[in-house]
Amino acid sequence: MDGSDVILLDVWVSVFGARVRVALAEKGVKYEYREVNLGDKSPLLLQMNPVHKKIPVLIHNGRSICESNVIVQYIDDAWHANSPPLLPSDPHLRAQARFWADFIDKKMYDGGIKIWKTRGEDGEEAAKKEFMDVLKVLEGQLGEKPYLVGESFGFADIALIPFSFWFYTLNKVANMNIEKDCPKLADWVKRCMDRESVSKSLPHPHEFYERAMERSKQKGQ
Ligand code: GS8
Repeated sequence: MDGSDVILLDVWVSVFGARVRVALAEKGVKYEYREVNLGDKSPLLLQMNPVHKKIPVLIHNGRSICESNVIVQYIDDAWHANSPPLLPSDPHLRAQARFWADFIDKKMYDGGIKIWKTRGEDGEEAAKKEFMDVLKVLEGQLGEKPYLVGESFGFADIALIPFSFWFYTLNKVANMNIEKDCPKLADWVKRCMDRESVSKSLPHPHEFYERAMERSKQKGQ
């Protein structure tokens, strides 16, 4: 399939966009990457995601797919002939993978943002504790396993791994040491980063930090 059939509307430092980039790389799908300006949304973005008006959006043969975890599952279905499968074939493991991806969706983004917003203020300690509790649950799910569900890298790992580029920023602005407190998670991050599909699809943690600080200065926060 020619790359022009697949277009990704994205923002490089988006954790949600990064999920889709990892999935496309895992499946070896060629695509056209289009960086979107969220401050001035293009007619294409509004047309392709009229409900949420958010990135990432995957456009495949002119039709759009929205919501990162839905897109990752679509990629697994549409390119099922390309290995590796992103969702396990066993129904129970499939359900588990979806459960953890959903847990990550419900907890990680809001938890991290809360720390960022309360940094240096009342509420920071509570936000840190809340986020740490979530990481500890994930640490427990990892246990002695190499990946979150089953024995291989897949859907749940793809849902979580982009958040690892936030860790450096959270450690720095909120005086945390996520790697020390969650050693299994830290090892899992390293294991995932050994995959080219992951390392090439994620911004460097320092780049994310610089961008976050710049944006915060601009907004006066
Ligand atoms: C979230 C996408 C999202 O928040 C998903 O794809 O999983 N549940 C969705 N996208 C943000 C950029 S990343 O922070 C976005 O496009 N925001 C634009 C806006 O809110 O106007």
